[in-house]
Amino acid sequence: AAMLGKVPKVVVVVCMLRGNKVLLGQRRSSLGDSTFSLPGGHLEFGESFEECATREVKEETGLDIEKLEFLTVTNNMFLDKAEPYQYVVISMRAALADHQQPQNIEPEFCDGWGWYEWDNLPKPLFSPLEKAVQAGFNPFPF
Ligand code: 8DG
Ligand code: MG
Ligand code: MG
Repeated sequence: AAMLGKVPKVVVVVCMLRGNKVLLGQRRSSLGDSTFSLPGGHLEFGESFEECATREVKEETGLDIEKLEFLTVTNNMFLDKAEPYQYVVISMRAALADHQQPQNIEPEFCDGWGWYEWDNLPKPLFSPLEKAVQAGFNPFPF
């Protein structure tokens, strides 16, 4: 009965790639506070995945992106919470449209953005991202 009226939500997250590095931000949120996660957010009605990715990255980091590609979809559940959530997460990758630095546009939700080597990711990662990495997820094309 605790799940009554609950519906899964659709989220798009973006692996921004620069060389061998990926862009991560430290969350300020009741879900995964202070862990490192990808930019992204909820799909709005009428949006394509590409439009959502472009909008969320711009809103959260100020970055303009290009070469957007679909990577994978995961079913991320947080059921053992007072308020349970389920997110169907579309993971994309993208590159910077030109030379730009990320800005922390939503400081109430993020402590800041940084570039991290895939082989030396910061800890702790946001739990669903940690799980994906452990399962072999790798956003790089090479
Ligand atoms: P919005 O209001 O801008 O649409 O959403 P947001 O405020 O940017 O939400 P978010 O927390 O960034 O993303 C929504 C949910 O997506 C988040 O609470 C849990 C889920 N999610 C994952 N993995 C990841 C990830 O790597 N990054 C982000 N940002 N969210 C993720 O399951
Ligand atoms: Mg977000
Ligand atoms: Mg957002």
